[in-house]
Amino acid sequence: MLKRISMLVVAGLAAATLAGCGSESGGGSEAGGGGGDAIVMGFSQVGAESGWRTANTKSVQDSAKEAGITLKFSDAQQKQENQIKAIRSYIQQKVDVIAFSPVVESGWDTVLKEAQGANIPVILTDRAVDSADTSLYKTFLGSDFVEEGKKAGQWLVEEYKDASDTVNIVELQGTTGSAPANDRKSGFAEVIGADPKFKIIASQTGDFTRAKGKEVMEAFLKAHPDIDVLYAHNDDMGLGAIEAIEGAGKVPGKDIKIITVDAVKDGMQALADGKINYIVECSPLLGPQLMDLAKKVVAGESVPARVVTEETTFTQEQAKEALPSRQY
Ligand code: GZL
Repeated sequence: MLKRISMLVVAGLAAATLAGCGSESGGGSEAGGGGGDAIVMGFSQVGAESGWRTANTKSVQDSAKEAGITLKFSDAQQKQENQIKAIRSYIQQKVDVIAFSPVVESGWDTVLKEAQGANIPVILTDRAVDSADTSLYKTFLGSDFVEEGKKAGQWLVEEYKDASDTVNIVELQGTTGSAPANDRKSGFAEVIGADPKFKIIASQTGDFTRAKGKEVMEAFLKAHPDIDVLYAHNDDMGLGAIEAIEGAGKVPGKDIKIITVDAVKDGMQALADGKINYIVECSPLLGPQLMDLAKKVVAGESVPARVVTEETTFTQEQAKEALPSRQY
């Protein structure tokens, strides 16, 4: 009898092990051949709101496969409650590590404390949280958005250094409450604030999407006949705004100068075509570094509290040169 029970237990364990392998999207046992010992990562993505996000998702999924990490992936459709649900689900599933891009900065302490209580390490990627307790996550891998805003402002200051008249600026902000929207706004304002000729006459969220960017720019154009510059927190809102500007019979890049952030392919094409004047790069290719950090964190190795991604800027001429080799 005992022998029969023990055989059943062994069979049950074997079945459980097999079921746990490669049952997820992305990398892991089927790709990495890691079998049951493959690291399992739960990843909560913001959504699919922009070309940047699409490239970021691809980078995470491809890198997980490359690294032999089994990826559980969820798209929150830009809703914080969906991200919190996904993180709770990963805690229930006892994943080895949780990574996510927080759609907004605030409101994460409770769920991050639950992950900490379950001894599951968390990695922030792309966007930051404003939790005072930095022990709630192991590291934050992503861009310096304040610096990106400053770079945009510095180009504008240089572009208008000989102008004495007022420069009327409209601003399309990213998702309300998100780190990139907050920081790109503050970095830009800090630089242009040094010269009173620069005036932000309107500033509103376009939620990082092309459609909303077009809608808000149409409203800006109706309310303000004297717009000189558009500062859009990402290429997609800038591309939507270009449609609105052309619809109003004005020439983007000439009648209204445009600065955006990201440098995704469609944005770089508009830059090369002269419809955008300057783009500050924000790299979405965070996957390889994320997987390296995950392996270290799961192995109990120490990792830097902050990993800042390398990125540059592009003028119209530089875009023409760079376009053929752009990965995204
Ligand atoms: C920035 C990222 C932003 C991009 C947008 O790291 O969070 O979100 O700039 C994207 O294109 O929607």
